[in-house]
Amino acid sequence: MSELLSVLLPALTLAFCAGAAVTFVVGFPRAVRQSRARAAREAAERAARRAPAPARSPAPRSEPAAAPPPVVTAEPAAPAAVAPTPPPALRPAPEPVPEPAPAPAPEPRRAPDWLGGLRKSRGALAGRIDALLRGRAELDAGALEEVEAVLFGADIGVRTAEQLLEAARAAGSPGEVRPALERAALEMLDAVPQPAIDVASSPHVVLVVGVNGSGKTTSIGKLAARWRAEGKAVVLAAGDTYRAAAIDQLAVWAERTGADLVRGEPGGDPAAVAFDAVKHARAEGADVVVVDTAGRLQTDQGLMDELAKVARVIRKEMPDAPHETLLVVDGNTGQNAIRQAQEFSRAVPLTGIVLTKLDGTAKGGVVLGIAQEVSLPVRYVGIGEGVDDLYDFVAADFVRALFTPEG
Ligand SMILES: Nc1nc2c(ncn2[C@@H]2O[C@H](COP(=O)(O)OP(=O)(O)O)[C@@H](O)[C@H]2O)c(=O)[nH]1
Ligand SMILES: [Mg+2]
Repeated sequence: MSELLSVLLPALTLAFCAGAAVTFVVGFPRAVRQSRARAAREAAERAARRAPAPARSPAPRSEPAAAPPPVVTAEPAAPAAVAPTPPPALRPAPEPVPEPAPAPAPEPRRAPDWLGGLRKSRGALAGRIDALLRGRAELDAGALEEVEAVLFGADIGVRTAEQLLEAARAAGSPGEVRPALERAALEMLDAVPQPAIDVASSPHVVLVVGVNGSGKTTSIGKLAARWRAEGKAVVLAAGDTYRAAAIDQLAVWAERTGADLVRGEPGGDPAAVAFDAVKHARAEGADVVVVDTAGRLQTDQGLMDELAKVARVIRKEMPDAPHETLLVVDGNTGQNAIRQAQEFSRAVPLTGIVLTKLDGTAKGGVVLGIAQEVSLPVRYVGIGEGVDDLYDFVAADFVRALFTPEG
């Protein structure tokens, strides 16, 4: 009996241990998954509790002063919550993407022609100046007064108009006025530092801000398409968390361009989404992260503070980011664009402007005002709603178009 026991006991012990080990190996990952899912859910709930307000209330959404930024507390549990439906763009590349050529200075993508609206601008500026000077033999006080009226009526900002007027005064003859204006305008644009866009920092983080409807999300989609075509891995962050439709709009662009999408819950904290997007991009070795944000009026201090927080929280994950903060301005805005640039730069240091809807406006001249008054380079211009309708801003092309009368 005791012999039998001495044989059976070790065997039973062995069998039991083996069984336990199998359970552990099989069960452990599931336990991890479950705890992650639970953590993610809890994070989402925490986020929802943190930002229950349906967004656009005029009251500033307060950031608890003493507590560490909530993103950090949310972060360890967040990954699963943040990217529930990332298109599998980064890992299994959807199509073989060509290696980006290490071109030192890529050729700018020039607008084929400064279409539509800029033609109207020509009507407003070059055409009118031409018309009033035509047939005049001398550049007398009367002629200059008329030039002055045109310049000040061109919605380009007072300082800009004054400076152009100076250039016109200095022109020797009526025929010299337009070339003089063109030179002065180009000087204004050239005076703005235009550091090369360095998409080399990995990832290159681009924060996109602006008022409602200026074209932020559309421009982000166009940029994503461009960078994807260059073979770059792109992550889009749906930081406009106020409306579900805004998240979906960016999701469509992500799908269309083969970019990864990092999104949160509607009503969630945009800073958390931005943080997770940068984290995700670093983990995946993505090249570019573009962070969309909700439109906001530059006069809404609460929302401007929120923007500052987004930038601050991005820096927690990547201290030198955002590498680029682009203000998207509707070209129809005219001089108010200058105010927007001034006010937004108080919240987040801007590095450049995207000027949209130049296909439909006569107010493109405000580019000069922006250069003069805020010293910000225009990086890109939108001249249509299509995916290809985003171009690099080339100052010489722009100025030539602005001051060359049609015909
Ligand atoms: N004509 C034209 N429409 C544009 C351009 N850029 C954006 N839009 C349109 O402007 C509207 C608002 O754009 P959206 O990207 O949603 O603006 P957001 O609120 O700043 O994100 C949409 O109907 C866009 O199609 C452009 O360069 N030209
Ligand atoms: Mg948008």
